[in-house]
Amino acid sequence: MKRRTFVLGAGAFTGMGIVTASERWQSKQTSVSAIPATRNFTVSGKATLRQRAATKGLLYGAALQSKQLETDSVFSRAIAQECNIIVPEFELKWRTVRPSPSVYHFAPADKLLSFAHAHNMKTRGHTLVWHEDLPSWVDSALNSLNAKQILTDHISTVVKHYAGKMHSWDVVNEAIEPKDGRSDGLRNSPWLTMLGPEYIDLAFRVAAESDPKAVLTYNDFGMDYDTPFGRKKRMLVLNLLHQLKANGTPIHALGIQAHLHRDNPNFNPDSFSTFLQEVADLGLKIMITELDLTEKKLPTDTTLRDRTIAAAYEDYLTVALSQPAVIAVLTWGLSDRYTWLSTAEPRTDGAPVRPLPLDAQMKRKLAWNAIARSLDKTTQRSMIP
Ligand code: 9MR
Repeated sequence: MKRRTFVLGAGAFTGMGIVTASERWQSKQTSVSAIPATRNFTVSGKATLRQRAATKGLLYGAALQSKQLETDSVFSRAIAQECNIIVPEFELKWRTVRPSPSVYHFAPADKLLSFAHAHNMKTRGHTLVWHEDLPSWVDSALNSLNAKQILTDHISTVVKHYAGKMHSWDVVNEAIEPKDGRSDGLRNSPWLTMLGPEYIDLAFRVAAESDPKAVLTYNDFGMDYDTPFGRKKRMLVLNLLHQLKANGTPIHALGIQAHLHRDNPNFNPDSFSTFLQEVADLGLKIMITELDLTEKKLPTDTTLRDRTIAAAYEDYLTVALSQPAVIAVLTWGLSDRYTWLSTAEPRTDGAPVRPLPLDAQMKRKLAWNAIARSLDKTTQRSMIP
């Protein structure tokens, strides 16, 4: 069988810490090449992803928008069939849920929760503290005297509104940014500027008081690859988690967004697995919260592209799901009909992006098979979390 190679800026691998894992990986390094046609993506049986996940005591789900449920019955049916957990893509972000200081706008997210309830699905809340998607009033009104009250009111009002109904909350999102140059790795966000590093502990405590049953999660990106950035990010996130645990902060899980890049050759199963174990050793659960893949540099040919994306998913999820602390996998969207990547990371050849399990016509693709196979391979968890 002919192997086509599309080497994708492999670049030099510069060692930076975490030496043992890197050394083990060096011996496994291969160029990013076409997935051999002999690689098997077959799936047994007809079960949906939600059924396969449930059989293993796991959750599978996707992000979606309430207007998609209102306008697209084919998509809604696919969500109900394939997911046992959903997450609003933007309806619970500040700009939408709190358009002015004293107005909370819950209707769009409420619709998603009613849909989830009607179809016996769980729901995640995303997100209570983030530096992005803040309404403009926050910029003008926030100061170091009122920030604590504004943040506390927000978290307590939103979390109480959904108390008992949310499986989990992304309490703090993307608080680590190595490029901002602080030794603790914290991002220079408005919350840090106004409240100092304690804003993170505060957010978790208010969330825990407001809904003692929700799984409270720290969610972030950039922890997937053995690049200098990825290693730094893992280290800084682990430091933060260590600190929060030592401090008695009520944090229960790490959300790994998993926005993958197939053109990045630095996925190292060993070091990723070590990282997951280090998180699990802190007594935390882990969720893969926003899985998808930037395919900018992959070939135009859809057969080849779909195989490549599927291989990246299966390689990644096989490692993730072999860690017993991993309780859920969510993709950031279910169908290629709706994905942020079509505008945020469009292909240079103009071809539509195809990162998600279902194509734009709601047909299962190899990415679906990859997720199904990873769920089928993994060990049984004791119960749905
Ligand atoms: O997919 C989301 C897009 O529709 C929104 O415009 C954007 C800003 O709110 O956020 C996107 O979702 C992001 C998520 O909330 C946090 N991790 C990165 C996701 C992709 O940018």
